[in-house]
Amino acid sequence: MSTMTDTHDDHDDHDHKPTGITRWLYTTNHKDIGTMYLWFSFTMFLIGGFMAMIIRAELYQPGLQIIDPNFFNQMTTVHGLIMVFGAVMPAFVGLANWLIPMMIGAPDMALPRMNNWSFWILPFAFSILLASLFMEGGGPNFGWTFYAPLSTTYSNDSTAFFIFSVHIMGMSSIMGAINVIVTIFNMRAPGMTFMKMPLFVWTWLITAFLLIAVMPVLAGTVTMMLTDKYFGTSFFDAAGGGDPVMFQHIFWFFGHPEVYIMILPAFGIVSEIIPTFARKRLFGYSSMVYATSSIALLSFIVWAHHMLTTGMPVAAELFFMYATMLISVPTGVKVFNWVATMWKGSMTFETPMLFALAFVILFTIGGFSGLMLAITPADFQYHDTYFVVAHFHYVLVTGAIFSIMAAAYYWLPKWTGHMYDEKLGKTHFWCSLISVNVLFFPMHFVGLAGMPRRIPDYALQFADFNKIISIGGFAFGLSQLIFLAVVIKCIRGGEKATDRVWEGATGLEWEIPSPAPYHTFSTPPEIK
Ligand code: CU1
Repeated sequence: MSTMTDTHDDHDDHDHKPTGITRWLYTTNHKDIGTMYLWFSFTMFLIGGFMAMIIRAELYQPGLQIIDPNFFNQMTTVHGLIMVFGAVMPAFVGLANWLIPMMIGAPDMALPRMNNWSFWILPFAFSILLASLFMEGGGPNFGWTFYAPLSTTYSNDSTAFFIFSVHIMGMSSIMGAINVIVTIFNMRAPGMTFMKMPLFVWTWLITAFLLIAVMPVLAGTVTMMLTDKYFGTSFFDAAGGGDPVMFQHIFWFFGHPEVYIMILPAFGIVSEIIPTFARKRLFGYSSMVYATSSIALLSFIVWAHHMLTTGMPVAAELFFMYATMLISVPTGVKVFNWVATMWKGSMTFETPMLFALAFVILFTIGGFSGLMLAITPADFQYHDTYFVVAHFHYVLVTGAIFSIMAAAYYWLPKWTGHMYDEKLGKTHFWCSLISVNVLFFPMHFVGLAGMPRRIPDYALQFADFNKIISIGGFAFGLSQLIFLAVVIKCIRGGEKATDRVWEGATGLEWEIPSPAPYHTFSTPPEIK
């Protein structure tokens, strides 16, 4: 197996080499599939971002002006679904595909044909979801959390399509997770013991177990919703003996670990980048592994912090409050380790490092507002306000998305063979950094003052802040076009990337050459 990577380079012409679209349709190569995941993710990021612009345009001033409330609800719902399942998760799966085999010295993912499937069912899932917006009555309008009975009794006819598309996304994620686990367990190069694996591989291994644990719960939730709406059951209908609050318990048993699915790989990325640009080894490697595992385990016992206002027994409220606060301990360990890694390092500040540093600072802000939300009595004030929106956008945009940007800049030279335009990259970073804070920071203030989330209109006293927020939103959206320009420019050419792009970078992925992949379902020639 180990000879496969070195024999297949650009000049190796052999039969069955598909070109054009069939190359991408049939490919079983982890790099091709990783590339497709990343482009898919970026496309979804732009579509979901466009929906955010519609939301911010409507909220630019009080009163209803450009869209009606039903369409506004569809925009908030589909924006959330697209960003979670279409942008953030596929980006991490794309990075996993590209990097995990190289980082552990494997020739490819363990199950390459399944890998092809996990990608290629995704465009169908999202076509169905987006097409549902054009159905009579419109697409899903019940929020990305699709609480019953809103999503069952009061939802429109496109709900069946929403459920079908969630099922397909779930299948894709489960197949991707199985592939990651099997690859890491079975295909590590000799000498690559578990405690020698790069942190990105570790965080993805733990993420994959989270995915396998909770995606079936999501599938169960939407299936119960399906039978409630179309087949006469009453799981979530009090009139038939069911319980709408049970919906929230089941949903958040999936939903909270899902939050960590979207952040653990980010921790891994940042743990690769900071040591490189500090020119020091990662401080506290094993504590990073244990902290990540602790966060993953704790994520299963905190779900009801999303439901502190549903009237649970006080003992349960206290349990979920304290369990949630406990997560800040391993998270604090990680932040400490990143800072300790930089301590007395000889640091430089290229674009990947800038995004990684912004991640550490801004993700921590999201962590602190999470801590505030966890405090049960205080949550009665914050619940369902813009404070919550501010919190999770700090965690997901300046957290997850910033880490993805950092990763893209860091590994673009590896992927394309060219250096990206550093000046343009820095411009992208500073525009994003400033606008993202103008966009999300004032949301804390309007939230604390009581502005509700998911409403197309608001009281007059929130007008000034909302105008500022919208301006920040448009600026952040436009800034991402700079990133698109950087990537296209880098693919098309530019300064050739050297063997060791980043002085100070360690890790097997820099040692292994990046030959053009062998292709498709045909047997590689030397195994014939
Ligand atoms: Cu949560």
